[in-house]
Amino acid sequence: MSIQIKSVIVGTAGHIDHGKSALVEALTGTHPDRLAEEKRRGITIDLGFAFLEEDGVRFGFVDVPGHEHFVSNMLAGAAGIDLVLLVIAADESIKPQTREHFDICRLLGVTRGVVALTKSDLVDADMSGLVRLEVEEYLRGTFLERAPIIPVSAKTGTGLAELKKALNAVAAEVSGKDETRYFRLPIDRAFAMKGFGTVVTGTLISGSIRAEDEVELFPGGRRLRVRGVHSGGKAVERAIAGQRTAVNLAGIDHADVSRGMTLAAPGHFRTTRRVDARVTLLPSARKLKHRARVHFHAGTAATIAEILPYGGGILAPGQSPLVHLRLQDNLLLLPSDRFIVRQFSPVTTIGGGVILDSLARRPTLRDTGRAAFLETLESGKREEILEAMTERAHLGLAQEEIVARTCWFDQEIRKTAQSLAASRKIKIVSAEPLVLLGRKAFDEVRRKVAERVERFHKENPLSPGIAREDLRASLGKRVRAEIFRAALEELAAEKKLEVQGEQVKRAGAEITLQPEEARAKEQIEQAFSGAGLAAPAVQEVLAKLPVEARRAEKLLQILLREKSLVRVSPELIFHRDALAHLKRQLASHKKTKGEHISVPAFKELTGITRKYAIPLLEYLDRERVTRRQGDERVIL
Ligand SMILES: Nc1nc2c(ncn2[C@@H]2O[C@H](COP(=O)(O)OP(=O)(O)OP(=O)(O)O)[C@@H](O)[C@H]2O)c(=O)[nH]1
Ligand SMILES: [Mg+2]
Repeated sequence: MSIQIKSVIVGTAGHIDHGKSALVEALTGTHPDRLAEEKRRGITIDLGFAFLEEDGVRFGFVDVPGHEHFVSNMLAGAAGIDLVLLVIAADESIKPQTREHFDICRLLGVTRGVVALTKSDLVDADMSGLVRLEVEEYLRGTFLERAPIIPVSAKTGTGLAELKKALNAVAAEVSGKDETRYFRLPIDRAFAMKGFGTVVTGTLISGSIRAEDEVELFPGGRRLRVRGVHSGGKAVERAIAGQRTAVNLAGIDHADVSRGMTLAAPGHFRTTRRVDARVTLLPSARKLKHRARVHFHAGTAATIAEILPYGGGILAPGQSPLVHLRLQDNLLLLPSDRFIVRQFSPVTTIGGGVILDSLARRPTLRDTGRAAFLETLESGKREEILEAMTERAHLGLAQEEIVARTCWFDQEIRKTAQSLAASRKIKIVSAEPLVLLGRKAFDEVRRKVAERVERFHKENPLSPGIAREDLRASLGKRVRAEIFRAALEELAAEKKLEVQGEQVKRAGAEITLQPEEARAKEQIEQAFSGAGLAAPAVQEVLAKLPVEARRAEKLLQILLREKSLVRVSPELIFHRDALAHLKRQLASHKKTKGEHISVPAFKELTGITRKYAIPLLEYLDRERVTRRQGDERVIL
């Protein structure tokens, strides 16, 4: 077993030609420039990578171009860095891209770094001291205020040992990325490698990855198999968050993968074109009008976005308002992701921010609670966030939706939901799959259900209760099945409603008959009991009643439900007593004349016509009083 080596990603930053790449080479032995054009022009165009192991720390260097035309490449590299190596040439001091790169680091939330005063072999001590003062002045009040400033020379080697020591000291303070969370790798390169096929590289910002894992490629959602994983220039069993990582993918052509795409754990996330965020506009920026278009960079991806500040109006320099961003392309963005915005034209970095709601809705005037909601997402505890999220999901919030919006694990979601439900802040309308509803919305559904049942009783006094499906339908399509079921269950548990099979009634609801209804009901029953097996035609009985047809029908239903009357066939109804008598007759027939009885014998025994005898026998068969055997019946 090997001791886990700490992995730290160092990003260079600084003006063109200030010696970033030369310094990376001096530190690691690898010149990060790879492209022929870079070698020919002597400048860095795209990202370069190199590694250094020093005192138990594995440094992955991401070397960026200083040229102002290639800031978008720089942004793709800067996205995953743990600490910045700010490179300032001692003979030139602070220049425009020194400022821009440093602004970008600040806006991306980089919190640590080291300053290298390069080309120190080209200046004397006075000049060196002067530049140091300028740099100190520039960094005052920033995250690099107390960072070491080390004069170095890639040419003579001066200061390199001290710089390595400083990098180690800062690396020790880096808390690092969380390898226990969902896997996510923003892709910065994709290429074909002979004998391997498609390889993508990036800084692993979360989770871990190993061969044979399944991953999802965003945007597009293709599921792919990982053939192998490289890190730090060699094959590894597993790469973890914080490492430069190369992933060999099966089942995809390298031309179908490019910088800006993301590999992530499969089945959890969705790309987005609308996000809500907190954005900071640099003091040096021009103000932005409502719906201004900007270049948007997050992770290794870039697109164009429209910015709509909440509260309307313009976005002023130096401010940090809540905004809605409408993206031109679908990107995989998650809460807490940082991004950079650049002016549309001329292109300069003007601000940056952090994603709060990665699956935001289109802003509407009606949605007045959005700002408060975003503030909760920004600084609330997990319970507060889930409560606020649930409250805003009027149709219910499902587990998969919560994962996609929070990156929380299932267990974390369940635990949080249970604790919120215990304090009656939300309702768990279904445990498997987990579906949540805000307590207010749920109480509203409950109120409606109870009200509908109440109204049903009022409008249908002769009915015992409303059919479950009718009740559900009366609530409209927006109430999903789980919510309806949970409302019924809760109302039943509180003894407010009674659910009997497919019927729902107010607890203890009894049918109360008007005097004329009671009389009519008795009349029906008498008509049947008096007739014995010579049962009367139903419609004739009902027609003679003192109540109108609809109520008469209900009264008949009540008698059937009470089982005073029994429906033997669609047309035939008998009184309970008549059937009981018949069963006794059959029993005595069996005793005296044996268990067989023919249809004619049955007709004789009961004194009824064939028209009644056949349905009655079939009824008795169903009731397992008799069993058909050829033309005869066996009495059971
Ligand atoms: N004398 C001297 N020359 C240096 C030193 N470091 C770099 N140089 C030279 O400065 C030039 C630019 O160096 P690079 O390392 O390419 O500069 P860079 O910051 O990477 O430039 P971009 O990537 O294009 O932004 C090269 O010709 C280097 O040889 C140094 O410490 N001393
Ligand atoms: Mg360079």
